[in-house]
Amino acid sequence: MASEFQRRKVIGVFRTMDVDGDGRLTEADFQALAQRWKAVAGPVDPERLASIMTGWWPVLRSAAGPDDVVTLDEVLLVVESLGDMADAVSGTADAMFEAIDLNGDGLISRSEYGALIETWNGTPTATDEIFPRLDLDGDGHLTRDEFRTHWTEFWAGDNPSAPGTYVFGALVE
Ligand SMILES: [Ca+2]
Ligand SMILES: [Ca+2]
Ligand SMILES: [Ca+2]
Repeated sequence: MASEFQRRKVIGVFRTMDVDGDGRLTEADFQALAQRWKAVAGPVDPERLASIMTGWWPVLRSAAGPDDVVTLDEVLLVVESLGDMADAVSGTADAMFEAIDLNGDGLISRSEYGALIETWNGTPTATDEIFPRLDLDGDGHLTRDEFRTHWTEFWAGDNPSAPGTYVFGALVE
């Protein structure tokens, strides 16, 4: 079972992914997300990130039952199994990292991170308080390893005090 804390983390992301706001995820939501990302991808091939994001749809749909519509509870079923899908999770983290690294210097700056969260959320989001928590060594940038750690913790972890809890911004109340 996913924990109550994991549910709290995922509920905000679920709302973000539910682009048409009908309370369920469908392939159309994923197509809309992929378009949003394509518009801002950094120096990487924009199709790469879009295809990785779209690639999660069959994984989610496999939990959906026959209706091809994914509810929050069904997303949580997938979250429970992510511990066994470490390669797919870290591969997604790397694709995200490359898309966020707009100037291609191999690091995510505070402003690049802000742009990521706004793109992900589709709306302006405050990130000034969150970034320092994610920047574990305090050098002003996120490395690929820092980002991968946080991303994996968010999706597969269950530790309320881990900085990765905030990788998409503050949790919704
Ligand atoms: Ca939807
Ligand atoms: Ca950069
Ligand atoms: Ca750092």
